[in-house]
Amino acid sequence: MSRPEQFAKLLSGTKPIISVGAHNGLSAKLVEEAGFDTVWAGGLEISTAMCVPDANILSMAENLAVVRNITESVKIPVIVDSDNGYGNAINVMRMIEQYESVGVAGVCIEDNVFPKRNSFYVGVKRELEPINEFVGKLRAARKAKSSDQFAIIARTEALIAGMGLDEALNRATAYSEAGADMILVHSKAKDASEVKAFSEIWKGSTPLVSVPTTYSGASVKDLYALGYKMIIFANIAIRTSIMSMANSFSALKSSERLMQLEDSMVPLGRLFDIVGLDVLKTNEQMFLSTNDQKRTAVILAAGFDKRMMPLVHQLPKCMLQVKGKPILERQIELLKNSGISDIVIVRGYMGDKIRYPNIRYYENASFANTHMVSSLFSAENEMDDEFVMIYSDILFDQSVLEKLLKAQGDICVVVDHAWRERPRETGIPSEKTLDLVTTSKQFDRSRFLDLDEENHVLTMAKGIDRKLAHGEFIGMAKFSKKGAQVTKEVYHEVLEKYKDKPFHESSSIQMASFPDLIQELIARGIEVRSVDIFKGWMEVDDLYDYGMASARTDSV
Ligand code: SPV
Ligand code: MG
Repeated sequence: MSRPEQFAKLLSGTKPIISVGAHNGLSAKLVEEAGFDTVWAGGLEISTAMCVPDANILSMAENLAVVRNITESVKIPVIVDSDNGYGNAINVMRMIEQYESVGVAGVCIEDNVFPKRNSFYVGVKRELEPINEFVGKLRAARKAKSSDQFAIIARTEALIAGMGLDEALNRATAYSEAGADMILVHSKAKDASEVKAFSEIWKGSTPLVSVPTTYSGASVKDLYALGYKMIIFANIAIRTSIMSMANSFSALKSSERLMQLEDSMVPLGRLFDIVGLDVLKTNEQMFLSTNDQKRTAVILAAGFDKRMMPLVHQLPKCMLQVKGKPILERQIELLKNSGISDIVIVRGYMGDKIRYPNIRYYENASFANTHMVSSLFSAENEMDDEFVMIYSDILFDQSVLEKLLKAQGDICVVVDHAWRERPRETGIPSEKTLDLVTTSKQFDRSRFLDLDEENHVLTMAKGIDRKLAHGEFIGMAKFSKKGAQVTKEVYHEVLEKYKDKPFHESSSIQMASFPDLIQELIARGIEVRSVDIFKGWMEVDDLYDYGMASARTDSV
């Protein structure tokens, strides 16, 4: 729907239309974000933002540039305050063409002579156009517009100029007969008495507009009850901004330390969101040439875990919220932060609940009778180049992922050497099965600073004696192009052979867990590197873990 059409729909609806003033793309976007119906591109706001009086000082072209920025920044209808149309009827015609061409929904034209003075300036020259002159402008505006729905709002300043209700009524009647779509009756009274008096004598069918700047006690409800269809809260963005800026600058002047302002500023991330940094990043990846190889992440999210009942009654485990955000969404964010936007998710249990955009999905339909290796190979199409594999039920620090991405080696798995200390107070419940690892080098607390040394996995299995294990596999691995190739070959070799017989610790290849596959690779003499970490992650395996994660994500 075009914006004139959207506005026409609001106009024919049964609710008041609320418009809020803005002076640039940013303020308009915040008006939209707050949920208002339309943006008012007000002359007083825009002039003040440019530091000039609201007195036809800015040219039409200058206003147009701002309005274009506003229409580009929002999707809701924009109503433009064109003052008096910047001249006579001939100027009005070009003005209408220009504003219509940048996508505004309608314009307001007032009966002040050119050059105008803002309605609230006192002690300035104030003069209105003769009625017939202004009617000519409205007719010219109607002739110039190309869309039927494009709204022409006629505004009379009769009450502002002290000419009385009768004059206001005469003018409104003539403007309505000339084809105005709405009549704005401007008033600078301290309360709504003037606009009330006007609406009581207004017998026309053309809807009315009010701008409760001086009669700020009047609510939308009050004004709508009086017969005003649109209520414009003009100048709000600029007035609140001036106060906020001035207060902040004065606080900074006295403290000369930015920290003093932290509570009165939005975080930088808010700025990034407003301008759509995400889109820029995606476009960079899609359209800029880069020497970095493309990396894919395959997230395994097919499984159903009965230990998590009843929480996973209607959701896959990875969609459980930890501190207000699903685990999976946290993973996607971390991947994107590390430059991986090519993300693949293998869905299974309650797969339709996982619906993030710009992701390729694979389904492991037999998730109930298979395990991790089958899920991974559901996405075999994605294993032609380097890729990262992640279990969907782990929370981890960015640094863990970064370390894995930097690691050398064709097959790398992340191993936590602080596993015995997790969780610190209680130790790991003895009945919990862990993917334990022995490695060629061992790191204890005193040696965790040496974690960058090259290290190899010797064994990975649930059945390793806890006393002999060195670390725990956290559910993250990386395969180079070559590593992926070798792994695929091995998998296809064992697929037939272990269809109905035990494969390492599992009853068959279908039921194989990731450590089984790693064991097979190692048994064939293929090198598996250990990417060693010391904490910085947490798994959500059961309700106990989930409680820990919800309570302690800040201390993993
Ligand atoms: C504007 O916002 O520029 C207006 C409304 O025309 S007012 O300033 O309240 O007159
Ligand atoms: Mg104005």
